[in-house]
This record gives sequence, structure tokens and C-alpha cells, in this order.
Amino acid sequence: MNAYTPSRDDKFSFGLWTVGWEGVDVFGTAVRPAMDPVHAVEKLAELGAAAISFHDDDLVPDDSTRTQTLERFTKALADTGIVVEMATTNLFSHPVFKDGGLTANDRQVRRYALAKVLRNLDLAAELGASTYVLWGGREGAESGGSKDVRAALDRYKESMDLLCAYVREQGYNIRFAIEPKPNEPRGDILLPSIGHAIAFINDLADPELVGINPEVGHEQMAGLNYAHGIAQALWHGKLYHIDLNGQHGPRFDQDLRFGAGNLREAFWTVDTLSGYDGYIHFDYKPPRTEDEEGVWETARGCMRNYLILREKAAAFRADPEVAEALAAARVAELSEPTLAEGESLADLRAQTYDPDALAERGLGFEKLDQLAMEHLLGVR
Ligand code: DIG
Ligand code: MN
Ligand code: MN
Repeated sequence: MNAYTPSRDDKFSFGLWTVGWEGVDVFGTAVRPAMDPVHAVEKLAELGAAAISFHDDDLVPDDSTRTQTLERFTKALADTGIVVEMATTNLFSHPVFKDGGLTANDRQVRRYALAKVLRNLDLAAELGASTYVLWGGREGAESGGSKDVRAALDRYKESMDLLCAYVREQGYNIRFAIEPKPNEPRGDILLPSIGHAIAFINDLADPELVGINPEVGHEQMAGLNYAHGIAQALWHGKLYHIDLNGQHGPRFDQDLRFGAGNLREAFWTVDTLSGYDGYIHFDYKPPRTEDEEGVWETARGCMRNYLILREKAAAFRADPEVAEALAAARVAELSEPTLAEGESLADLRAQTYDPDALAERGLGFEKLDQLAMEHLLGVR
């Protein structure tokens, strides 16, 4: 019986800000004390995680203690074998970012934001991170006249092009990953979905260096299908990182532990990630109800749910009845080009078609979906 105990080979990763979340929200003050990053690294190592990620302000919020904090932190990494796989910048907490960072109307705020990213990008390289995330939670607007979206995208592009050039000049082994989100904290966030972000990346000077970091709940807040979204990101070669968590459809960002929320979509997400070799990264928030022991229970739950779903998705794919149902549903036929090798459009048009006869053919999708559901329910 699989104990669903994570190992380093599973490449699980957590943001320091997740297990360290004090529980502050719009309607309530902190329910937990601040967590020492060294303690977080030690506990995550104990639980079987392989890596961590951080915002600058999660790790080194205060220059007066920066040196000693980094000394303690790098020692904890060495002692535990935990690696830093991703870093990002907090361009959302300080009031200076009240109208965004890289796309703030106030040019001095944009210059400060870019300098803050560059400083943490240097630290990310020093600590060995291979991905640098940009989540533009404050890049957007609450009112139509306040933000010239085309000018904002010009500034976003300008910053991304400057950051890519800097990484090339410095020789850093880092790629960027833009994280889409439709709203909250800004009423309408720029680059709100996987599609918007990929389209934007295609217009950058160095698109190779920029991919996306899609978060489960952010796509689902927009009523979109996350498994389809990451499949398209994979199709574009742009799935550079992932933020896994849980969400109950279009409402405020819940950041539930992975597997909570839309469980069926979590199953298809894990199935879609079967060939993905990046870190399995969680960006979630332990609910305010939890004490520290509860926090570690949620971290454990993220990893266990992933391992359980990975086993169920593999069993689904290995089930001979599923193979039959997939064949009846003509799923593999979709991989066959519509025009045969060497065939012309004239050949295609010369063929006679009987749409009524074609329409008669059932596809058996319900039998296939019931098999998937029974694997998820644990009865197969
Ligand atoms: C919110 O989902 C954002 C921030 O937590 C962070 O900037 C980013 C990193 O994954 N996700
Ligand atoms: Mn979120
Ligand atoms: Mn995220």
C-alpha cells in the first residue's frame, strides 16, 4: 500500500510565503506569528519537500539584518539539501505599489519597482534559482480612465526586455515566468489569463527567456479550465513553472491546499503534468483556522493529494477498459493529420462525404468519463 510519502525525487516545492502566511486578510489581523525562513526550510525538508521559492520581502525584508539572515538561510539550505528553485519580487505589499509597480502611472514608482526586481534577481542567481516569477497583482486598474492599457503594456514590455537583456549580460541561468490573474487585489489585473500572457510574451524582444507560471485558482477565478490552460502552455513550450492550489470556481482567490476545491480538475491537471519535469510548486495559504501544526498538515496534504492523484491518473491510463473507451472515443485519431501525406486540398474536396451518416456515430465519451470518475472515487 503506497504511503504517499513525498521524496526529494517528487520535486515538491513551496513558497516561503505559503507556510509562512500569518493569516492576515481584508477582514482580519494575523492569526499566526511570523515564521522564521530557516524554520520553514527545516520543516519542509522534514516533510519531504525538495525546494522552496521566495519573494524578496519573505526572506530579506530589512537591510539591517540582510547579511545575517542570508548567512543563516544558506546554512539551512546546505544542512537540509533544500534548494531554491524560484524567486520573485513583492511588488504588491508596500503602499508605494498602490497603483502597481512596473506599470504604475508614476514613473518614479516604476523605476523603484524595476530596481527592486533587479536586486532580488541578483540574489535569486546567487542562490541558484532557475526561474524568476513576475505576478503583477497590482498591475491593473479599478476604473476605466486611470490606466492607459496600451501604454501600460509598453512599460511592461520595456521592463521585461530590460530584465531579459540584464540576465543575458550577467550570464544568469534564469528564465522568467509571468503569472496571470484576472482580479484581486486590483479590480482588473493586466495579463489576466494564460492566453493574455502568452500573447504578450510573443511581442517581447527575447520571448525565449519568458514563459508563464499559471496558478490553478487564478484560471478558475476566471471560469477557465486549468488543465486545458497548461496543455496550451505546454503546446507553446511556455510552461516554465506552476503554482498549484485549490479553488471553488469564480469567487475571491481562495488559495486552498492542492486537491481541495475542484478535485476533478485537479485529477486532469495531474494527468496533464505526467510528462512535466519541473518542480511541483505549491502557492497556497493555510486557512486562518490553523495553528502551526495545522499549517504543516496543509503542506503535507498538498503533497499527498498530488501523489494520490498521480497514482490514480496512472491507473486510469493503464486500465485496459479505458484503452477500449479511448479507442471508441477516437481520441488518438485526433493526432492524425486531417490531410494525408501528399494529399492536396483538391483531393480532399473531391471526396464525397455523408454528414448524416457521420452524425450517426456515437463517441462514447460518457463511458470514458465514468471510468475516469471511478478511478478518482477509488472503486477501480
Ligand atoms: C500570488 O498567487 C502570487 C504571489 O504569491 C507570488 O508573487 C506569486 C509567486 O508564485 N504568486
Ligand atoms: Mn492565488
Ligand atoms: Mn501564485
